Amino acid sequence: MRAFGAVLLTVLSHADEEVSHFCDPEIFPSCDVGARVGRDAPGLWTTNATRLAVKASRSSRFLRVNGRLPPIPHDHEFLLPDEVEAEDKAIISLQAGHDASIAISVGSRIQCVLELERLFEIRYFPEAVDNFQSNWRQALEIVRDRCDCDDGPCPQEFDYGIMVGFGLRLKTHFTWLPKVVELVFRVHRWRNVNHHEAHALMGYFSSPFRSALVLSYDGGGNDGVFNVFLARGQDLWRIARKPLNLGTGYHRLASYLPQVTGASEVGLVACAALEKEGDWIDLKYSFGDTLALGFAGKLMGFSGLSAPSKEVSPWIRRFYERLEHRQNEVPRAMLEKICEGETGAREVAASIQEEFARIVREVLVDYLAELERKRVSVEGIVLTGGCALNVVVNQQVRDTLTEATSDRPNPMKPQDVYVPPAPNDSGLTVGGVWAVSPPAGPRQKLQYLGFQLFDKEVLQSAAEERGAQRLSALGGVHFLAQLLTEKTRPIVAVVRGRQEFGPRALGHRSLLAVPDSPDLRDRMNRLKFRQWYRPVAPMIAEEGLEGVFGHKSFAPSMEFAPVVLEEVRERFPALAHFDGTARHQSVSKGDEPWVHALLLAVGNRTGLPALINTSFNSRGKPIVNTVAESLKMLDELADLDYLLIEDWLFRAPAGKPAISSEIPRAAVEWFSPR
Ligand SMILES: *[C@@H]1O[C@H](CO)[C@@H](O)[C@H](O)[C@H]1NC(C)=O
Ligand SMILES: *[C@@H]1O[C@H](CO)[C@@H](O)[C@H](O)[C@H]1NC(C)=O
Ligand SMILES: *[C@@H]1O[C@H](CO)[C@@H](O)[C@H](O)[C@H]1NC(C)=O
Ligand SMILES: CC(=O)N[C@H]1CO[C@H](CO)[C@@H](O)[C@@H]1O
Repeated sequence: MRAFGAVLLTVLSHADEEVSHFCDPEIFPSCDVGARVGRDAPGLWTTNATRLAVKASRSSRFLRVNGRLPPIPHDHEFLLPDEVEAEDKAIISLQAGHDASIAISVGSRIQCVLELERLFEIRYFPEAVDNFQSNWRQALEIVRDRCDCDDGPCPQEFDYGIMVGFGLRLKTHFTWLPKVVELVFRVHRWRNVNHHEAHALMGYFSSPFRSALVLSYDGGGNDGVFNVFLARGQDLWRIARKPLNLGTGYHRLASYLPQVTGASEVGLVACAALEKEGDWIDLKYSFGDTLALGFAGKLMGFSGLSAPSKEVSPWIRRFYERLEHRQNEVPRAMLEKICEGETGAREVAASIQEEFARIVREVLVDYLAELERKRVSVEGIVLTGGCALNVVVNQQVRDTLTEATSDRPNPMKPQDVYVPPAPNDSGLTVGGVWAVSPPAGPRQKLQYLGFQLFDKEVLQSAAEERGAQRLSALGGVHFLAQLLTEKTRPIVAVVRGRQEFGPRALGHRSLLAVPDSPDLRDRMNRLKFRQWYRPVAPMIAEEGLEGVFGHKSFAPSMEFAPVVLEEVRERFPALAHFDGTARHQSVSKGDEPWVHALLLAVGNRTGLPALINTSFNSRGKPIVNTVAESLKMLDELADLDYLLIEDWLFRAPAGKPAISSEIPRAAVEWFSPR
């Protein structure tokens, strides 16, 4: 233990140098780099800031500084020593920024997470002040009445109330939140947890690793934008904080690409600005923050269409590095390229993505080298924060900095990358819980911690009224597999069980189809009114992974984008993105037994246990969570043929507009896979 302490100190003193370099006390008054995570933040209204929440000094058992590390089970199951037991406390945790959520737990075991956007059907649930109190009160009552707890009734009284990220960027209306909570629940004491600490705790404690280098990065938090942590056993330390705002940088650059934003006026403004002089052009940002959040995913899809531009890339890199201080200055070289037209815009998109990835990799390489010098090994790399939704970067880190795809893994190197199912702000509340009560046992699976359909009471009568049939009576997954493989290749919406936690639909609120015809991707995208270049993603049973990728590429919440083997792409054209990769969900029996069985039944008929899925939502809406909205979509969406809700199979009404043959052909031909 002492040896490790000394090692850590040297790691930290290295970090201290970084602090003096980067940590500007004007920007980050709490300059706490090197501090153990989970300590009380300097909250403004947090009155009782006494206890250290994350237990110290229990990490010695997991030190393998010079020894071999045992293999890492991919299924997240391993045991921590008996004496490390989470306290049996009831905890409620809240996050009121965009992507607001509420989580409750008994000890470290999360019982449910309510993402407010799913309840109010407002994407990102922005920090609207309107009806703040009544919205939150309603959300809290839903948690009280509808959370599915492990052992029957859920706690109605909490030992801890956690507010995430309120330390320094307090908005006055947020100060009401504890009061609103106490109208619904009794809470004994309130604590405050820093934003990136919550991201890091959530990421690390849901990972299979016993030690890790953790990177949490996004567009902002009360404690910075880009933080690196070292995690061992039960402890995390923040070892660096850099003023590298990749989160804001990425969607800000995206905002100048009309192909991504759909707003051609902004493109015109950008081109007109070229009349100004200089390498850097002052250009005001033209989108609200909430709208801009949606650009990131679109840019990632769009960036796969071209190679980066050699002239523009160095400028993009400097843009990212300067952003914290020069908010509105955009490189001329980039604007010129964009104004050349479509081809230029694509190259710029590729450059934005490539430089983003390069910076992340360089930072990780630096810290891994530093740890190696200090002879501290880590089992894995954890990527979290909203930027960890960038699956292309996640995949590059997996391929280049870990042993995941190596035939003979070097035990001293990180074995793999882990990305939690809700790396963005909607996952913060889980990290908040784990600041008080870090999990000590096997890792909890987090994919399906959402809520049952909010109006499930009406399902039975709706089913009878519309003559729906019970799938179990028809033959269960085998019948569904038969339906999906019918010649017309229908699209089937599947709505079962608890909703997914996190941005990906993982078979509980999904649209499914067999990926063996090229027009399916177009039908899917049209059905969702999505841009044609956005990827559809396959779900693949564990048994099929090797056949598709050449190795077992696990990705239980679609967090990577590996390359699909050429011959598979030919047979199943809708399975891969234009760049030849797939953003897939791997499904093992332990992840979701019903979906796994369905995939195997489909595989029996098509030769590949895979379906393409897309999340069951319509334009601009969050993923559905009501019977009423699901049925409305079945009635209105031309390409949707069947809807399964729990065990009830609904057929699209007769007379609905037939499948239109109006596929964006130009797009298909123009961008067929290279
Ligand atoms: C914190 O809580 C303890 C026990 O509940 C109490 O004795 C103490 O006065 C509180 N401290 C503050 C600053 O409120
Ligand atoms: C964050 O994740 C939630 C799901 O957990 C998703 O609905 C939301 O759109 C995401 N927000 C951003 C800004 O990506
Ligand atoms: C595959 O099909 C055969 C014959 O139809 C059937 O006996 C078997 O149970 C099926 N296997 C799966 C996994 O569905
Ligand atoms: C089709 C597809 O895009 N796959 C999706 C499966 O579910 C989640 C929900 O959108 C998506 O993020 C994946 O993109």
